[in-house]
Amino acid sequence: MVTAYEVATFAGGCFWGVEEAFRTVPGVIETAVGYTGGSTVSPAYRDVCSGNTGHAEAVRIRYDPSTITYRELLERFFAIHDPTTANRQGPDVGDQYRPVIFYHSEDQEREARALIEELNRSRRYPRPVVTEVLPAGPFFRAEEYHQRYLQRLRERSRW
Ligand code: MHO
Repeated sequence: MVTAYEVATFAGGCFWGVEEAFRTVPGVIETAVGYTGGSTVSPAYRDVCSGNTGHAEAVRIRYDPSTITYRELLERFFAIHDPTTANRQGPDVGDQYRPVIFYHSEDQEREARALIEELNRSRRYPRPVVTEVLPAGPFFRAEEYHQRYLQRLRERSRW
Protein backbone atom coordinates (compact mmCIF):
# COMPACT_ATOMS: atom_id res chain seq x y z
CA MET A 1 0.00 0.00 0.00
CA VAL A 2 1.23 3.45 -0.81
CA THR A 3 0.58 6.13 1.77
CA ALA A 4 1.13 9.76 1.06
CA TYR A 5 2.97 11.58 3.78
CA GLU A 6 1.54 14.84 5.04
CA VAL A 7 3.08 17.98 6.46
CA ALA A 8 2.39 19.87 9.68
CA THR A 9 4.01 23.06 10.94
CA PHE A 10 4.06 24.26 14.54
CA ALA A 11 5.70 27.20 16.26
CA GLY A 12 5.98 26.79 20.02
CA GLY A 13 8.97 28.73 21.26
CA CYS A 14 12.60 27.82 20.78
CA PHE A 15 12.58 25.35 17.92
CA TRP A 16 15.25 23.11 19.46
CA GLY A 17 12.81 21.77 22.02
CA VAL A 18 9.80 21.58 19.71
CA GLU A 19 11.76 19.54 17.17
CA GLU A 20 13.03 17.19 19.87
CA ALA A 21 9.48 16.66 21.14
CA PHE A 22 8.31 15.45 17.72
CA ARG A 23 11.38 13.85 16.21
CA THR A 24 10.97 10.38 17.69
CA VAL A 25 7.18 10.17 17.75
CA PRO A 26 6.02 7.08 15.81
CA GLY A 27 4.65 8.17 12.46
CA VAL A 28 6.90 11.21 12.26
CA ILE A 29 9.09 10.65 9.22
CA GLU A 30 11.18 13.78 9.20
CA THR A 31 11.51 17.11 11.01
CA ALA A 32 13.20 20.37 10.13
CA VAL A 33 13.51 23.63 12.04
CA GLY A 34 13.13 26.98 10.35
CA TYR A 35 11.52 30.36 10.20
CA THR A 36 8.06 31.18 8.94
CA GLY A 37 5.18 33.59 9.33
CA GLY A 38 7.21 36.73 8.74
CA SER A 39 8.00 39.07 5.91
CA THR A 40 11.67 38.61 5.05
CA VAL A 41 13.22 36.04 2.71
CA SER A 42 15.82 33.53 3.91
CA PRO A 43 16.38 35.15 7.29
CA ALA A 44 19.38 34.24 9.42
CA TYR A 45 19.01 33.20 13.05
CA ARG A 46 20.42 36.50 14.29
CA ASP A 47 17.86 38.42 12.20
CA VAL A 48 15.00 36.42 13.65
CA CYS A 49 16.40 36.92 17.17
CA SER A 50 16.30 40.67 16.64
CA GLY A 51 12.53 40.34 16.53
CA ASN A 52 12.27 42.49 13.40
CA THR A 53 11.53 39.90 10.72
CA GLY A 54 8.07 38.86 11.88
CA HIS A 55 9.14 35.23 11.63
CA ALA A 56 8.48 32.64 14.29
CA GLU A 57 10.83 29.77 15.08
CA ALA A 58 8.96 26.73 13.80
CA VAL A 59 9.19 23.03 13.10
CA ARG A 60 8.04 21.41 9.91
CA ILE A 61 7.00 17.79 10.33
CA ARG A 62 6.52 15.18 7.65
CA TYR A 63 4.30 12.43 8.99
CA ASP A 64 2.53 9.27 7.95
CA PRO A 65 -1.19 9.82 8.57
CA SER A 66 -1.82 6.07 8.65
CA THR A 67 0.34 5.89 11.80
CA ILE A 68 -0.36 9.22 13.51
CA THR A 69 -3.28 11.52 12.92
CA TYR A 70 -3.12 15.29 12.72
CA ARG A 71 -5.29 15.41 15.83
CA GLU A 72 -2.65 13.40 17.71
CA LEU A 73 0.08 15.76 16.52
CA LEU A 74 -2.02 18.69 17.74
CA GLU A 75 -2.45 17.05 21.13
CA ARG A 76 1.28 16.49 21.37
CA PHE A 77 1.86 20.13 20.43
CA PHE A 78 -0.44 21.34 23.22
CA ALA A 79 1.30 19.03 25.68
CA ILE A 80 4.66 20.67 24.99
CA HIS A 81 3.92 24.40 24.77
CA ASP A 82 2.16 27.02 26.85
CA PRO A 83 -0.81 28.15 24.76
CA THR A 84 -1.65 31.04 27.10
CA THR A 85 1.35 33.29 26.46
CA ALA A 86 1.35 35.20 23.19
CA ASN A 87 4.90 36.43 23.20
CA ARG A 88 6.93 34.00 25.15
CA GLN A 89 7.58 30.37 25.91
CA GLY A 90 9.22 29.78 29.25
CA PRO A 91 12.34 31.90 29.53
CA ASP A 92 12.27 32.94 25.87
CA VAL A 93 10.54 36.25 25.30
CA GLY A 94 9.84 37.85 21.92
CA ASP A 95 7.60 37.73 18.92
CA GLN A 96 9.64 34.91 17.37
CA TYR A 97 8.52 32.64 20.23
CA ARG A 98 4.78 33.13 19.73
CA PRO A 99 2.83 29.89 19.48
CA VAL A 100 1.21 29.24 16.09
CA ILE A 101 -0.39 26.33 14.27
CA PHE A 102 0.37 26.86 10.58
CA TYR A 103 -2.18 24.75 8.74
CA HIS A 104 -1.65 23.14 5.32
CA SER A 105 -5.27 22.30 4.49
CA GLU A 106 -8.80 23.21 5.44
CA ASP A 107 -9.03 19.96 7.39
CA GLN A 108 -6.02 20.91 9.48
CA GLU A 109 -7.46 24.35 10.11
CA ARG A 110 -10.78 22.90 11.21
CA GLU A 111 -9.17 20.38 13.53
CA ALA A 112 -6.93 23.02 15.08
CA ARG A 113 -9.81 25.39 15.74
CA ALA A 114 -11.98 22.59 17.10
CA LEU A 115 -9.31 21.49 19.58
CA ILE A 116 -8.74 25.06 20.77
CA GLU A 117 -12.47 25.47 21.32
CA GLU A 118 -12.55 22.24 23.31
CA LEU A 119 -9.62 23.38 25.44
CA ASN A 120 -11.21 26.75 26.12
CA ARG A 121 -14.56 25.20 26.97
CA SER A 122 -13.03 22.67 29.33
CA ARG A 123 -11.09 25.41 31.13
CA ARG A 124 -8.03 23.26 30.99
CA TYR A 125 -5.86 26.37 31.31
CA PRO A 126 -6.30 29.28 33.70
CA ARG A 127 -6.41 31.68 30.76
CA PRO A 128 -7.79 31.44 27.23
CA VAL A 129 -5.70 29.82 24.51
CA VAL A 130 -3.85 32.46 22.48
CA THR A 131 -2.07 30.05 20.14
CA GLU A 132 -2.79 31.34 16.65
CA VAL A 133 -4.13 29.35 13.71
CA LEU A 134 -2.72 30.67 10.42
CA PRO A 135 -2.21 29.41 6.87
CA ALA A 136 1.24 27.97 6.22
CA GLY A 137 3.42 30.16 3.99
CA PRO A 138 7.05 30.04 2.91
CA PHE A 139 9.20 28.11 5.36
CA PHE A 140 12.88 28.98 5.49
CA ARG A 141 15.01 26.14 6.75
CA ALA A 142 17.27 27.26 9.58
CA GLU A 143 21.05 26.94 9.62
CA GLU A 144 22.30 23.33 9.86
CA TYR A 145 23.68 24.14 13.29
CA HIS A 146 20.09 24.33 14.56
CA GLN A 147 18.84 21.08 13.01
CA ARG A 148 18.42 18.29 15.59
CA TYR A 149 20.33 20.55 17.95
CA LEU A 150 19.43 18.76 21.19
CA GLN A 151 20.04 15.32 19.74
CA ARG A 152 23.52 16.33 18.65
CA LEU A 153 24.19 18.07 21.95
CA ARG A 154 23.42 14.81 23.74
CA GLU A 155 25.58 12.81 21.38
CA ARG A 156 28.50 15.17 21.86
CA SER A 157 28.34 14.86 25.63
CA ARG A 158 28.38 11.03 25.52
CA TRP A 159 31.73 9.23 25.75
N1 MHO B 1 17.12 30.44 25.23
C1 MHO B 1 17.80 29.98 24.07
C2 MHO B 1 16.89 29.98 22.90
C3 MHO B 1 17.48 29.42 21.68
S1 MHO B 1 16.29 29.03 20.62
C4 MHO B 1 17.02 28.44 19.24
C5 MHO B 1 18.97 30.88 23.79
O1 MHO B 1 18.86 32.06 24.07
O2 MHO B 1 19.98 30.41 23.32
O3 MHO B 1 15.62 30.26 20.25
